[in-house]
Amino acid sequence: MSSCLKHKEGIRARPAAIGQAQGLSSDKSTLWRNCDKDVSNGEILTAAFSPGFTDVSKNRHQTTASLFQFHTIAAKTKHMTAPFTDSEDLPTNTSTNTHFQTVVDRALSRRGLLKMGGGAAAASFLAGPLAGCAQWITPSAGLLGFKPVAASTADSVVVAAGYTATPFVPWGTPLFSSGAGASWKGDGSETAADQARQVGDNHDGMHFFPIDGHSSNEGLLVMNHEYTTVVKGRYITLFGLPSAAANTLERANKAINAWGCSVIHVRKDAAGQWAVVLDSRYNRRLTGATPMELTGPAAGDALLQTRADQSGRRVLGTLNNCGNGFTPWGTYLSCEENFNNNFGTTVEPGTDTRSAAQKRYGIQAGTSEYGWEAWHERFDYKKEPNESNRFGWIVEIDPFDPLSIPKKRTALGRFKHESAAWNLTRDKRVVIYMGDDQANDYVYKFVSDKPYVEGDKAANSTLLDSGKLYVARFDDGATAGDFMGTGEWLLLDKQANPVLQADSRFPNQAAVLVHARLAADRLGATKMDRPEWLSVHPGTGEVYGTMTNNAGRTSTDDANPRQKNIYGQIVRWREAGGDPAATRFQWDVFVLAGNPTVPAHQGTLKAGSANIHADNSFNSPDGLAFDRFGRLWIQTDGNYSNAGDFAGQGNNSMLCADPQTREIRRFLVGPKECEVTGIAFTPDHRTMFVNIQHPGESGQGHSHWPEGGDALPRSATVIVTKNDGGVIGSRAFTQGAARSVCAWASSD
Ligand SMILES: [Ca+2]
Ligand SMILES: [Ca+2]
Ligand SMILES: [Ca+2]
Ligand SMILES: [Ca+2]
Repeated sequence: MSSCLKHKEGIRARPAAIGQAQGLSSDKSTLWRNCDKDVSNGEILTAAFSPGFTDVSKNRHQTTASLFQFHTIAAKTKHMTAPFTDSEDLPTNTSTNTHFQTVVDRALSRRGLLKMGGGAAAASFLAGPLAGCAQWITPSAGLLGFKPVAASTADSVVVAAGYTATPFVPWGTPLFSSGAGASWKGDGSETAADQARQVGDNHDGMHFFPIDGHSSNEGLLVMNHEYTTVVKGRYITLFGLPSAAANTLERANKAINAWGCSVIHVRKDAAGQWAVVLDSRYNRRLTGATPMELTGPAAGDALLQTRADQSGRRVLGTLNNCGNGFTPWGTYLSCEENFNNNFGTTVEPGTDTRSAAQKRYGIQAGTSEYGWEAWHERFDYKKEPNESNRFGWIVEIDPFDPLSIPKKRTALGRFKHESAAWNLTRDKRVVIYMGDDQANDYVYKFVSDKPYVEGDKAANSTLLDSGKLYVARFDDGATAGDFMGTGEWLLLDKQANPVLQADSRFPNQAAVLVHARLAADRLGATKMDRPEWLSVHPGTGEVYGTMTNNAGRTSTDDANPRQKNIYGQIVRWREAGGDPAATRFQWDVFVLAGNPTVPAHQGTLKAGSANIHADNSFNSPDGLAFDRFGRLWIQTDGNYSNAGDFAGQGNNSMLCADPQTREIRRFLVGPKECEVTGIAFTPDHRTMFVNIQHPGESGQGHSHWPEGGDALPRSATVIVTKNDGGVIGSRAFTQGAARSVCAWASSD
């Protein structure tokens, strides 16, 4: 126990770094370093998993019409490359690697699943590196201090009893009191110039940066605006009603200006209500046309040069900003996801000239749904074949410098970035975990060459420009069918990896980074069920990741154990020796989402793991974030039909899990046809910001949230507060605040 006193010292010594609301990772290396003195690496590796997981019994064969149902019942219109599917659902990975088993169905049993939900198994995973150290918050008390809410199909936000959810900064909210965009007209008639000065559309990833590094009353709320909803080529709300195509330059430009990110200065007023600080020098829109810089090993390479930018270093705009991350030095990381949807061609549409790489990245032949290529040649992949190479990156934004030029960090690789979760190694190098959200794509991590130096803004500003990029292979481990195994991080380096050195498709490291998916294919990475958000446990350093669904999966492995996976799962892993820079890891499945109320699913994996029951069942986990107390917040972006395989699951929602007990409770439900995504906290965790994306996305008038009546539906943030003023999710007013991470040290 003595080493745990050092925990305490480490925590006490923790400076109030900027942007720490969501994590305490500047402490993590201290926690690990001290804990590791008590437990050898070998003990960590062998103690990590429960033997109960290995029990496998009778085979099971599922016959299901679920794929058909997914495509017909789900009113999924996002991106609309085909009716009722996400473009991310359509695999572009034609490599032959890494479906470990091509059996019809895996020998997985409901009995095994029941054990998977057991507290002993869970505790053994979580407790490994902490053995002999301070205890995590006691399991008997539990982390979840709220009463679960029922599923809902209402056109409103429903939140747990004792909480209030207040809509905030919806699409079109003015950021300035005069000039273009100073008012919201309510009918979508704003111009492109107006939109460039108003909050963008389809809110997604988000972070709260305290204005002075610690305030919970004032800060910069930075968020992504992933896209504008289009159904059959018509923007359903952007130009008001009726829906319309971007069939003028002005309309295309308005759409471009509704994408990107917002930096919004927010402050509590005298009455304690959050409000936008109009005209603040920090207020800023970054759009699909804002000048940005490509940095890192691929910057300047021929693959990134265009007619308009022969330097290969200057690009206009950021697009498809989906999940997010942030850094300990106070910057925001925005993740460019489905950029392929923005590229089309009006040239000889009958002749398909797409390269193998363009196909692998999902660029579709012919015109795009958004139609920008008709007005801006750079979005025409035949006229400007390299422009799409300048999207699909992680963009680093300094919200505190309104004049700063956002940086696209090529060292982190190009794919459909969904999120970016950081940790620090013992020697303070920065690790960024990332998902590539497409059916059968991969999980990646970046490890910087240089260490983070607290307070050295200049040094930290280039940390993400040099380092090692890895892609994950999830092996079944000693036993197949037990939802756990081992894994390896495969190095995506032209010089250091002989496989890539010998592959002439990659003449240099720039090619490896620009075409990271192809390089990862070559190395035999594991095809996952659409990796979305990842989050690092603030105490253990274990990484949890949502695999949202994969209705087209035909073969299975332990990490992706279901064919036609319509529900999704959360997978977690622990790096060998507790070192985030390790090249080996152990993993298990934390939860298999499912629906146990469907009679045909009972006794099968489609019922979900044992911690799924009638009152908390959900599908398609997507947004994911730990709060600083170790609660795992889960947001869904899935099928909201509330029928068939999805009966009883209602609208998309946000749930909360206790990582140790594995208990999951529903906390909040969104309005009709929305996705719940994006999560941020003030440092005191007494304000939670959550984003509601695309209410009424079918365009059939099913939602008028948040205003109600006949209003246009608008994506918006909701501010969640506890009516007694306490910590969000906590059991009592004082619990969370008093215990804080000091719970780590308080037991000794
Ligand atoms: Ca996604
Ligand atoms: Ca296994
Ligand atoms: Ca997402
Ligand atoms: Ca999603």
